[in-house]
Amino acid sequence: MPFQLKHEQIVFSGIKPSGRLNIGGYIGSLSQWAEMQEKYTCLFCVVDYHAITVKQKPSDLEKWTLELVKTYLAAGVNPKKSILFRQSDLSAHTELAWILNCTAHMADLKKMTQFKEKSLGQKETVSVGLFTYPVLMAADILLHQTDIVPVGEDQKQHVELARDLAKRFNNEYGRVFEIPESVVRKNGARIMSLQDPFKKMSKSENGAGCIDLLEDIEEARKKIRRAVTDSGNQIKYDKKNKPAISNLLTIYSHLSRRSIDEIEKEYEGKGYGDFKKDLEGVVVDFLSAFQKNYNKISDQEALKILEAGRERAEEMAQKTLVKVKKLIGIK
Ligand code: AQP
Repeated sequence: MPFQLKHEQIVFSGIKPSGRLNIGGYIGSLSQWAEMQEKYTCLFCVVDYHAITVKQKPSDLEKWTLELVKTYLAAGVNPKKSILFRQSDLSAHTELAWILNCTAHMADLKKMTQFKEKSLGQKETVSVGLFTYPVLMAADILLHQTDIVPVGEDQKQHVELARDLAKRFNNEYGRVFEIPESVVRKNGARIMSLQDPFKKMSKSENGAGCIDLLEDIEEARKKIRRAVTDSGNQIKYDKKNKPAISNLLTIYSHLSRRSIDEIEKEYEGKGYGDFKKDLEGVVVDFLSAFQKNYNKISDQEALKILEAGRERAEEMAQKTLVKVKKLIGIK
């Protein structure tokens, strides 16, 4: 039976299975998804072709994929309301990426900050895939006629590229793509490392600065205790002068669902010790509840959900791809 669109506007978002998702990715992106599925037709994707832009152990890829599906579900994604699927299950993504590679300019991709950061030190051996991956991301988004893309700050530039490519293609060949908008949190779009408030908390650097969603609870406590702070002892949000405390306040606020103002007031006259002790409790409560949900889901369930999602996502993807190919003169 064809999948009926319940809501007019379409949301697409994806995370790559390159390791365990941490509280940064959760706060910046995943935490918005459950709410969005009440208002929009949502497609949530495990973008495995993005993961291989840097070397991955083949045996890990399936493991991280299933973990990520279970992570989406534990964060409230409901497969009865949203389409949850794996990118590589739909060849239309890579097919459209190739076509858009021929629309994108070298100059578009040379501007991409994430490529510059991730290729640092690799010189000529950096993969071409890492360079062109924003085009694959544009294909992911445009294939499904997406209106809204919830992402963290680091992905905003890539959504801008998707917009530019959609406009360029529409102008050249005829209107086929919707022009997507990114939705980036005002606060929490870039959670920083607990060890270095100038460095993003990342899956691939999952040491003392990073708490992943399936982190051992005692380990998580230790990481909060050892988190760096700034000089002084006031609990005040001030990104410029107090980057470490501002980061911890942001984490506290999102995981406890309380405003930063309210938290600052609570800690007036108190020091970093009190604040970090309570933050430890906030993080532990959040992780425990999250992991309880996660542990209820089996790998078999996750696989079944991916299979059902593939069928539903395929319809929309093929519709767009057929139109695109016709426009460029390929049957
Ligand atoms: N530290 C963060 N703060 C806020 N948002 C973040 N995101 C990632 N890290 C943070 C957002 O979460 C989604 C994750 O997508 P991804 O894993 O496909 O992309 P990424 O940004 O490349 O993630 P990592 O953790 O940095 O992965 P590695 O180390 O493997 O490259 C995106 O919306 C992202 O913006």
